[in-house]
Amino acid sequence: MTTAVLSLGSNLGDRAAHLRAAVELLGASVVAVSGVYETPPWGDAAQPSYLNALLIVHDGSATARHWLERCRACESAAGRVRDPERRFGPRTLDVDVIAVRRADGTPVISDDPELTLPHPRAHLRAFVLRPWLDVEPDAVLPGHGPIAALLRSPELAADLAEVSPRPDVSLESTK
Ligand code: PH2
Ligand code: MG
Ligand code: MG
Repeated sequence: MTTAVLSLGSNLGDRAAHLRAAVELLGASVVAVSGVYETPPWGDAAQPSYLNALLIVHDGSATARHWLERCRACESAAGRVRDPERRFGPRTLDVDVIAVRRADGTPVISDDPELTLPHPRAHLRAFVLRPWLDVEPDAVLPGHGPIAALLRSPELAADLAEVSPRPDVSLESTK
């Protein structure tokens, strides 16, 4: 039994619809949905701004690898096309596994290059940590400490100031 922290991002097409489609596809596994934030593109500035959000998902039998496969299925359903020349380029939908916890709360640690856990850059990304704070204010990023403390660090202050809540965009199903 595992719980996973998944970061959602979209900056092409109907961004909110892409994020909502991921929530829908993950279905009953979704236990918490953060607010949605408008964030400037990190890493490759020549692209539109992102909508970012974060989900807590839970499944009785999923391994970390299963979560990666489910994330990729969400990306494919959004018609994501990968540009090998542009690692941090625009995308209809990006779903990243940030961290995975076992039933007893212990974190899964992995240096598999395809699925490094926790995510190797999560501690540097206000667009991941800020939505995470919405749903798990006491969360700890293994190896880096409480996310609330990371968000107060001077290194993240400038990026955090640009993470803007979008209360007008909801990911909860309208069905
Ligand atoms: N994802 C990237 C590259 N840059 N910038 C923002 N603001 N949000 C993202 O989710 C994001 C990004 C690659 O995954
Ligand atoms: Mg990403
Ligand atoms: Mg990704």
